[in-house]
Amino acid sequence: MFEQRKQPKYFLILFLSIWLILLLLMSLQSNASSSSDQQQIPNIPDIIIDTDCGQYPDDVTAIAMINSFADQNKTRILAMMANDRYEGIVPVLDAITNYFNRSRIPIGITKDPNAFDSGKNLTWPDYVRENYPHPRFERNDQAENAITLYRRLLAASQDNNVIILSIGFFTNLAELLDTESDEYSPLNGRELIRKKVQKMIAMAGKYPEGKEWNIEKQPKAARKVIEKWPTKIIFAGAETGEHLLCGQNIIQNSRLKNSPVRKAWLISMEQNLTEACFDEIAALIAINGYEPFYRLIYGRMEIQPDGYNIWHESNDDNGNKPTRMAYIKQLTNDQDIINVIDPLLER
Ligand SMILES: *[C@@H]1O[C@H](CO)[C@@H](O)[C@H](O)[C@H]1NC(C)=O
Ligand SMILES: *[C@@H]1O[C@H](CO)[C@@H](O)[C@H](O)[C@H]1NC(C)=O
Ligand SMILES: *[C@@H]1O[C@H](CO)[C@@H](O)[C@H](O)[C@H]1NC(C)=O
Ligand SMILES: *[C@@H]1O[C@H](CO)[C@@H](O)[C@H](O)[C@H]1NC(C)=O
Ligand SMILES: [Ca+2]
Repeated sequence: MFEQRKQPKYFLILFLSIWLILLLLMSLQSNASSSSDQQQIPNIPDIIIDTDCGQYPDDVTAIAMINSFADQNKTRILAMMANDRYEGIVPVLDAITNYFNRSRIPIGITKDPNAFDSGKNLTWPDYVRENYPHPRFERNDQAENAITLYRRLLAASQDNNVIILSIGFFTNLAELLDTESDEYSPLNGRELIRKKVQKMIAMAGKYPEGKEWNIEKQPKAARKVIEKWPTKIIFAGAETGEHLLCGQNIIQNSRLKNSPVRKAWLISMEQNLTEACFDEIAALIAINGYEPFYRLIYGRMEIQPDGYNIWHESNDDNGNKPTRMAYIKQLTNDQDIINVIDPLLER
């Protein structure tokens, strides 16, 4: 200090240099934080699609919708998971992701020998597998176990940022709930889901009660999920989709003549399977939310051994959320919903 006071020139130079270094550091820091902000903004949710790709063509159209949302930067597709043992489901998912130019999305499949098998002769899936390139997978057994893939991806995800879109059986999700800590995470399955998964949107059940395929064919898995799932679940029931005539536009659209989505739709049309939209509704609300077309009916679900499901409503009049689970109830007319879904299918 004493010396510096004696030599004011040096003091000034020192002072200025410190200032310059500080300014430089500050600008570096603000650059760093602005570029990391850019990576996080928009802070979009990640989505995992858990699908059965069964007889109905609605899985492929729901997947098309999620690809449209991803193109709009509303979500990032983390993975595709097969919950059906249908021999060919992995090549089909490979063909679809390849068609959408998203061939880096990992594909997992259930390794549970008791998983549902949609059968040998599935019209549109067989057609897509035989007529579209599926460069990564020839057979199901070449794909990773969905459960391991879930754990690895969830462990690496941002907290509370993953949406699960369940458009098939709950086979994988039930098994994931029961997993123990492993090399990817010290958390067990349920804790890992609680930390990472914001919500699940599931096409499953019939409301207020009834029988629906995805629950009926794997009731034990469904029951495990409704008993143990630690975050929010919104169910889109069969009754919301069985009258909804979406997708008529993809049949007319000649620009899509090479699209496996359109092809699946045309093939299924011959079997009268397109007079409904199920998985598409779940895909819509997974990203766009349920408003303004639906409202939520909170409560809890009972699943009988034969897969019949009964909803026990516990909605209160003040708009409170008495449970973590709800099903959607349609408020508007069908056409309003179709007008939003249809453009998202044109892929
Ligand atoms: C989505 O994000 C990418 C990369 O930031 C950008 O190039 C593209 O224009 C965005 N698309 C839309 C529809 O906003
Ligand atoms: C995939 O990429 C190719 C080449 O850029 C492009 O022509 C095609 O339209 C893309 N496919 C889809 C479904 O976006
Ligand atoms: C599948 O189709 C082939 C040819 O039409 C037929 O021979 C076979 O029995 C069918 N398999 C099943 C399980 O339906
Ligand atoms: C589809 O529906 C039409 C009209 O109801 C009927 O004539 C036809 O037999 C049905 N096709 C199949 C494969 O069920
Ligand atoms: Ca499905």
